[in-house]
Amino acid sequence: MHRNKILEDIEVDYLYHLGLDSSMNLKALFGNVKFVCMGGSPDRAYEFVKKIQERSDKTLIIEQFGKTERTSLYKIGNVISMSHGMGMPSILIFLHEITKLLEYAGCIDYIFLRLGTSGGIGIEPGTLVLTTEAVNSNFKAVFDHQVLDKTYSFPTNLDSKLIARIQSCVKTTSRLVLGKTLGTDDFYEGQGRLDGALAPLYTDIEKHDYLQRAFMMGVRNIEMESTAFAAFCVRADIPSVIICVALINRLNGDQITSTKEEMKHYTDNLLDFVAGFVYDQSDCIK
Ligand code: R2B
Ligand code: URA
Repeated sequence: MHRNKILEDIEVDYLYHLGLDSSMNLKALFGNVKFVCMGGSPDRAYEFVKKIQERSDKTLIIEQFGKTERTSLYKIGNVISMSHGMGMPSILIFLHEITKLLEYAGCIDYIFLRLGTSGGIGIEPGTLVLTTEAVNSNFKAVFDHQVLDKTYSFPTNLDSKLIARIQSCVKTTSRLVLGKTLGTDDFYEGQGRLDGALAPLYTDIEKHDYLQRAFMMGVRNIEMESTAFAAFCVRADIPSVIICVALINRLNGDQITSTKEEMKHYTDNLLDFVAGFVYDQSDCIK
């Protein structure tokens, strides 16, 4: 555990991007939280709490907290559902602030789940990927974090017990595979796309060679937050998992051409699966 002792000396800690602060009665508002579910989009954060609410036959109420400029943060029962924006700098801000919030609220034994979209490698669109390891662009299970003038390589291991618990929920209807997730700093060049605005730095053959090597290394999807998310959770000693839906098979192309209906079907598959898991695990949610 590498929590920050300096916080004890700050009279009021302003969780600037959440629009909440430590002078509020965070214990009363958030003291029961056991699950923090985060994904890139504010709409998905809301759809997720709706799905939990449907499971409770509408007995649970949805509350929204904080300001909505940078994130949407909802609470239902003992579950927080919030958006984290796109990319590692954005998710890191919210990881710091939500972890401090839970600390001030006196929460214990909580877990973090990232529910994301991703580009699949060698899998059909709509498939869910449960991440075994978050890897960087060299396929190493580390997050290289630039701090002042030093680069730190933090491990990105995810919680194997939690992965097994989630795996045990898989029903025949859910298409879920286990695999490594490649975390990148860019949607275009960083993920080997040839359809960015700038002249590509690689050929089609080099792109396919890279994606094939990723597949051979056990990578099943690519997104933009996994390594930072996993490394933060390891450092903070918070059990965490990443489940993403693939929107495309990158071995077949770069452009995401799914219709609105197909996209909804894919993300519903993800949200239903995780809502089912969270609802089943959570005693006090009911
Ligand atoms: C998946 O989708 C977003 C890019 O479209 C990014 O946040 C990610 O990780
Ligand atoms: N998100 C990504 O980061 N990449 C994709 O290809 C799709 C969604």
